[in-house]
Amino acid sequence: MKTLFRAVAVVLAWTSICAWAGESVRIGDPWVRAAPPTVQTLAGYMELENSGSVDKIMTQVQSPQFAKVELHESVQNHDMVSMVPRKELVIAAGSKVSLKPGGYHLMLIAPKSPVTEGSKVALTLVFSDGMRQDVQATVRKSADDSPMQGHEGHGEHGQHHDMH
Ligand SMILES: [Cu+2]
Repeated sequence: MKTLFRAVAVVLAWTSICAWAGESVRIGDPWVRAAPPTVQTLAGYMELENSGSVDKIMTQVQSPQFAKVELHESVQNHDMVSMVPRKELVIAAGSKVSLKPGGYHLMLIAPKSPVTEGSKVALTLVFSDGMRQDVQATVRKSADDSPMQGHEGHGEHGQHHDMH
């Protein structure tokens, strides 16, 4: 009797862990673009996959290593690429959203200490339902080792931010 009870308890614990995992957003390849120490705004990228059945809305990103983190979208307007701050990022149920160069990205503003290549940046993603997800992003030069970087778009970011 006692063993049966324990088996039931184990099964219950297991299913609740699975249910919780199903609710979370899977983060793929979080990275921050390495920049010279004089650069005060760094860009962060990652993939967010929502395998659950409910839409997830990311409303805030925090990092103890920066004064501020914003969500931006690079928008092409004729020949000009400008960045538009966004209040939230919707990851629809069963879909995947990529933060990548030329599109949505995190803007990490005013590092509290130098962010060196190869180090990690701690990020906490905050969602509208109260879920918080910790992410460790790797600081590196580019999305991959190929030279196919296309439109950087971020060259003008410094300027853009200085105007504010
Ligand atoms: Cu930006």
